[in-house]
Order: sequence, then structure tokens, then C-alpha cells
Amino acid sequence: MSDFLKGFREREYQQSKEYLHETQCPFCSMQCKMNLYEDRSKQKSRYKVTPLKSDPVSEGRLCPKGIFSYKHALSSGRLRTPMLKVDDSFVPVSWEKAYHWLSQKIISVQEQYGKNAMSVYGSGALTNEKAYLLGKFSRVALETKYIDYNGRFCMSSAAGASNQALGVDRGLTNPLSEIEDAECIVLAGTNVAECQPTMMPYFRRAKANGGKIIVIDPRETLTSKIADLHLKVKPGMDAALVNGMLKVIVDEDYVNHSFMQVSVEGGAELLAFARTIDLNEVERITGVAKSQIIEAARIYGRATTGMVFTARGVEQHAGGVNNVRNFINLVLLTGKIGKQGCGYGTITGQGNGQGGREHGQKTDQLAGYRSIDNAEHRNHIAKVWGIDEASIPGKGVSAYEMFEKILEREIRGMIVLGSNPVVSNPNTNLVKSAMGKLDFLVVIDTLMSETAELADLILPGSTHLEEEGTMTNLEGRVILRKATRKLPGEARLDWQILCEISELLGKGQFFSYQSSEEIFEELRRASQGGIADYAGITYGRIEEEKGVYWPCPSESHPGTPRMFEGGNFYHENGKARVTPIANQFPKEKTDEAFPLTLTTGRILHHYQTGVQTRITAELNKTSEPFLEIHPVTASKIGLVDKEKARICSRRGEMILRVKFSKGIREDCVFVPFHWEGKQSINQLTLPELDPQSRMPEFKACAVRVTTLEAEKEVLGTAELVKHV
Ligand SMILES: Nc1nc2c(c(=O)[nH]1)N[C@H]1C(S)=C(S)[C@@H](COP(=O)(O)OP(=O)(O)OC[C@H]3O[C@@H](n4cnc5c(=O)[nH]c(N)nc54)[C@H](O)[C@@H]3O)O[C@H]1N2
Ligand SMILES: Nc1nc2c(c(=O)[nH]1)N[C@H]1C(S)=C(S)[C@@H](COP(=O)(O)OP(=O)(O)OC[C@H]3O[C@@H](n4cnc5c(=O)[nH]c(N)nc54)[C@H](O)[C@@H]3O)O[C@H]1N2
Ligand code: SF4
Ligand SMILES: [Mo]
Repeated sequence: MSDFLKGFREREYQQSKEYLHETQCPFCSMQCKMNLYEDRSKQKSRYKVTPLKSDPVSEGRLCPKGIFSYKHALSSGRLRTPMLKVDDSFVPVSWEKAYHWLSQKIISVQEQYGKNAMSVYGSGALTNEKAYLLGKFSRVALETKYIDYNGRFCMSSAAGASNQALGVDRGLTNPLSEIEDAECIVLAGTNVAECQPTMMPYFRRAKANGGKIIVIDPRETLTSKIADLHLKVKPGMDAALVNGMLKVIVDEDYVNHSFMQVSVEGGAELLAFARTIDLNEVERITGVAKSQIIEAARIYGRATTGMVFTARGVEQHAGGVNNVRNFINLVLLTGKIGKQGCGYGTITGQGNGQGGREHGQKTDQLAGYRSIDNAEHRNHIAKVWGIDEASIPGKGVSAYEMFEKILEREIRGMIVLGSNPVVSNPNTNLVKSAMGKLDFLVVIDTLMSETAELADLILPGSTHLEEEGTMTNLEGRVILRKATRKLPGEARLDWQILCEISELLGKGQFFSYQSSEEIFEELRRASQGGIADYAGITYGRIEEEKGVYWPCPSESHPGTPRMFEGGNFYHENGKARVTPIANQFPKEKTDEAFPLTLTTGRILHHYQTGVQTRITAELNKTSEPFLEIHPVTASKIGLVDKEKARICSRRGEMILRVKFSKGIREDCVFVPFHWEGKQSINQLTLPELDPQSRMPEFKACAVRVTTLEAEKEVLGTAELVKHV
């Protein structure tokens, strides 16, 4: 039975005057639940959204994106039929024709250039079932090593750091409900108020309980409004800032020595290193006053409970893993983890940012956080898949590096599911020229994205309203998304499309599922015994218990809301690891030609590359990007508020409307990344990758801002071509 038929009765729907679709927001990692009420009494249905009060995560709240999230799914812009590009324009074709074309292409490319000539680009927006299936599809149906996904740009640095320090990577180590128990909360590089708005009340409750909030961000944001202390760090300088805090923690002895002794390795080295830190130097390189660093360290150090949260501001750097590691050093040194109101968390981003990174979309990974390099891990998965271990390919390269492989002509064909890489990658000029070099590009999407526009074949897939499946929220809680709407036009469920393509390639026997739940049942077995163990989680349990936290190794296991109880970590010896972290610096230095640091990020009403929010009038109130700049800096350049300016990096330039803000550092500018084409800030960003996580440096590059009249400097143009 298909997902659709399971949740929905055609006749019942057709005869009803009203219909209630139980659903949840497709956007951020909070995954707020809601009811979509459909009034069918008139010829054209009318819709109303109500939050679900009984949802323990959102507690009955929705942010504006959630309230209007059904609009793009019901919009006239939905892709309804497969489309093949003929003479530069798209022609609607039948599925049969689309599949025939596609299978011929895949077979011929792989015959000529080998299996690895095909590549797959996935997404943290996908359900666990789809993420798992996409990993299997690449390795079993396409037999290629080239698969990676947009989550590479998301939490990969935090994942790397957590794995190194704690032996496991799960978004938050504690449930949201414990935030109110924290006496001190550090929010580093996270703008919760705009990015996970329904999470804010958890922090407000902590504050009402007397808790202190420290925000670390180069800008004032809606989130920093709740801060008791705001450290306006220079972009890219978090590791150094934490070193300053560690110095105070050690000198004034807020160290939890017994915890360090029993549960942590590397303590002596870290303590010795911290003592050598020069606070004056830290002040100079981070731009944060020494007195503020001392105050922050005292508040956190003296608190009996505390939580540290990081997000992309800290993580999206070429030194992202080290940045996060230092925040975890801080947590471990003070022993504030594994107890009520004590923990660390990377605030995951996409709807399934957490689950999407556990089950095999990452090129070096198999389901359950298994390693593709580990023989035992490969064997386990091979058994579940019913194939020979040797036939599972090894690891390929990270998301951005796949485009370099296209330019090297090693990758010839690409299938994209649930992402818009020509807008979201750094240095998009290179990415676009790579796309142009492909023999063929296939995009499975629900809307016409900028990447879909470049495709040779577009396949119409499914949204959250139509496709059932599980999502793992920021807490590591696996929840079930129901879906009761019929697909529009000829669109199909994403997972069915993957199974059908596999069938065409002669691999149908490995992809004979009848529902998402069947895929989940296989995922349970595949993840069993792995770090992200879902073996004990069933659709039934999720419904009954309103979500189950992994790891959950058996059906009798209650799940794990709080990790590391009693100081038990996931490394073999049960200990966590601290290590000295050298100060990190942005890879591209500012200089006379490019004197300002550009950092990028998000605003409340738009989501990611904007494909899903720019088409909804209620969410498109900010209809163009802007350049946030301090008025003092602006006046030196001669810029006027709300007028246009030119911004230029070594990789590209664009024109943006200026927005004055006294809340941003004077040496720094901020631009949101939700727009495409000439409005895309990723034309300028730096594709410098973290050596460990392969995360690009989205949050810091050197730029010059000028008035439109100012002449282009010679250096700018000459250097422009360097990275293209
Ligand atoms: N409205 C909205 N919500 C979203 C999304 C969206 O697109 N729109 N996307 C979702 C996804 S996928 C993600 S990953 C999350 C992202 O959520 P966040 O990481 O919270 O969002 P960002 O705006 O990218 O960055 C957060 C903050 O980091 C600051 N920052 C920049 N550079 C630095 C630095 O060097 N150090 C420090 N400490 N801070 C810095 C920025 O000023 C910004 O305020 O949001 C999710 N929610
Ligand atoms: N400069 C800069 N760049 C950034 C960032 C930044 O902070 N600054 N952040 C990075 C981060 S954290 C992220 S996560 C990426 C996001 O980057 P992308 O993944 O490229 O952005 P989205 O807009 O989420 O693209 C999702 C696409 O998939 C489609 N889609 C969504 N869900 C589904 C589904 O279930 N099925 C199908 N078939 N299609 C679906 C949508 O319609 C849309 O076209 O951007 C990264 N890029
Ligand atoms: S965008 Fe995030 S916070 Fe807002 S309704 Fe959706 S899931 Fe909830
Ligand atoms: Mo993200």
C-alpha cells in the first residue's frame, strides 16, 4: 500500500466538506506539528493552519514560515510532470519516456567512463527513509562512490568535533525541556530567534528562572536581545575567544577536577595550554574586550548548571571543527555535561539535518553512522542489503568537491534530490560552470529551482504534505511526519522515483518497498548496533510516545533523551577527549584592497535558497537581499542608507541595497543568502574547506564595498577570474 493510500481514503476525501491534514512544518529542525484544515465546501478549497498544542517540541507554537508552509506545496508553481530539455526549453514528457531517456543516459555514461561517472547530491530536508534510500541507491543501483549532500554545508564541522571529543554526534545532548534548568546558556553563532523561532521560549524560561544568557555573534540579532552579555566577536575568531575563556576558567579554577580525572582524557595538556594564553592578545585578535571575556568565563564557570549551543556562525569556517572543539573543551573542563540542565548542542538546521547525516548520504558513511572504510561496518550493511561487501564502493568527495570532479571530467552525470546547489554552494560561479560541463543533470524537485533550470531532465517529486516518513529533530528525537494529501498532477513520491530508477537499472530486487514504513523497517536493521541506533524505534512507538530519542537499540529500550549520564562517553574507553586548540583565523585576510569581512546567514521569513519561500507572498516581504553595514563604516565609504552599493570579493561582485545597523561590528558586513542569480551572495564566498569536515568558509571572506560611482579597481578585476 502506498503512503498516500495508507493515510488517506480517496472517497472519504471526495465526499467530505472538510478535511483535516495532520502535518508538520517542512522547514527547520524544530519540525513543529500542525493541522492543515481544508474547507471543501466551495469549488476551490480554503485552508487554515492551527498549531498542535500537544506537540511536546513546539508546545503549540508556529513561526511565520510554519504558518505559511503549506502555500508552496499547494502553489501553481508545483512541478506536475516530468520535463525533458529539448533545444534549451523544457518539454513535458511521460514518465515512461523520461525513464527511458534517463536509463539510456546512465548506462551509456557508465559504460564509457565507469560507474563513478555518475554522482548523487542529497539533502538534509529528506526523511530518514529517503536519506537512507538515497545512500543505498547510489551504492547499489548506480554503484558509484560519488554521493554527498547539502548537510556538508550545515553541521559537518560540529559533527566532526563531537565525534572527536564525545565519540558521537547528536544535535543536542539534552532534551529542550532541560534548557530552563541551565543557570548559564552560551549561544555562539546561532540566531535562534530567526532560525528556530519556536525554540526561543525555552531560553526565555531559563532567563525567567534567573539563568544568564551569553550571546557570541559579530552582530546584534533578534536573539541577542535576550542576552545578558553579548560578545561581538570578529568573524572566524571563536576558537581564540574560547581560549580566552579557558584561561580564566583555569586561572580562577572553575575546573571540575574530579570529572576531568574520571571521565576525560587530555586534561593535563589542556590545562597547561590554557595557562599560556595571553588575554591581551585574545582581546586584540577577537575584538572582544578582555573584561567581557573574563565576565563570560566567570558566569559560565561559576554556574552550577549550564549549556553551550553552537550553530553555523561558529561552524561554517575552514577552522570550523576546531572552533567547535574548543567550545566542547569548555563544556568538558567544567564538567557541565551528562546531567540535568548541563550539555552541549549544535542547533541543527534543516528539517532532518540530524537524521539526514546519520544514514548514508555522506560520502564516507553508511547507515547508523557506520564508516564506509570499516570492514565490519561494510559487512553489516552488505548483509542487510543482500549484496557482496566488496561491491559497496569506497568514499568519494564532499559536496563542493564534486563540482571540481565535474570540471576534471571525472563525474559526467548527476542526480540532485532536495537541494539547490547552484545557489547554496560557495563560489557559485565555479559550480555553475561545472553544471554546464555535465553530460546530463537530473533534478528531482517539487518546484522550479535555479538548479532545476539547468537540468536536462526534471522529475516532479513530493512535498511534506504528500510523503510520510520520519524526521530526527534537533534533540535527536525521531518523529513521524504524516502525509495525507494527494500528489499534484503526475508527481510521484520521491522514494518511489528512486525505486523505479533502480528497477530500470536492473536492481529492482533491492528496492521493492511498498511504503515508507517498509524502508524504515530496513533502516532499523541497517542502523542496529551502529552509533545512531534506531533498531528499537517503530512507527507505532513514535506515535505513542510522541517521538523516540536515539540511540534506541531495542524495542524495550526507552530511548536516550539525555546523553552521557554518569560521564559515560562513546569512545571505547568511555572517556571524552579534550585537546588544546590553536587560535583559528579566517583563511582570506583582509587587506587594503578588500578591507572588510563579509559574513552571511539568514533572515526570519526566508528559507535557504528561497525556492520555497520567495514564491509565497506572505513570506516574501523582504524581496531582495541587503548589505548590513555599520553607519560609521558606511559614511567613510560614502554610502547612503537604503541606496545601492557595490560589493566585491576576489571571486565575484554584485550590487546590493544598503541597510544601516549600529548593531554590527564596524569591520564586518552581513548579507543573507536566500536569493539567486545576480542576487546570490555565494558568487562572492570563499570555497576554502575545513581540512577535517570539508565545510566551506561561508562565514568569513574579504570584501570591498564601494558606491556605485566608484571606479572598479584594477586589482579587483584581475583577481576576479582567479577562482572561476
Ligand atoms: N528563517 C530561517 N530559518 C532557518 C533557515 C533559513 O534559511 N531561514 N535555515 C535552517 C538551516 S539549514 C540552518 S543550518 C539554520 C542556521 O541557523 P543559524 O546558524 O542560527 O543561522 P545563520 O544566520 O547562518 O548564522 C547564525 C549567526 O552567526 C553569526 N555569525 C557569523 N559569523 C560568525 C562568527 O564567526 N562567529 C560567531 N560566533 N557568529 C557568527 C551571524 O551573524 C548569525 O547571526 O537555520 C535553520 N532555520
Ligand atoms: N552563503 C551561505 N551559503 C550557505 C549557507 C550560509 O549560511 N551562507 N548555509 C548552508 C546551509 S547550512 C545549507 S543547509 C544549505 C542549503 O542549501 P540548499 O539545500 O541548496 O537549499 P534549499 O533552498 O533548502 O534547497 C532545497 C531544494 O530542494 C527542494 N526540496 C525540499 N524538500 C524536498 C523534498 O522532500 N523532495 C524534493 N524532491 N525536493 C525537495 C526545494 O524545493 C528546493 O529547491 O545552504 C548552504 N549555503
Ligand atoms: S520554521 Fe521551524 S520554528 Fe518555524 S514553524 Fe517551521 S519548524 Fe517550527
Ligand atoms: Mo543548514
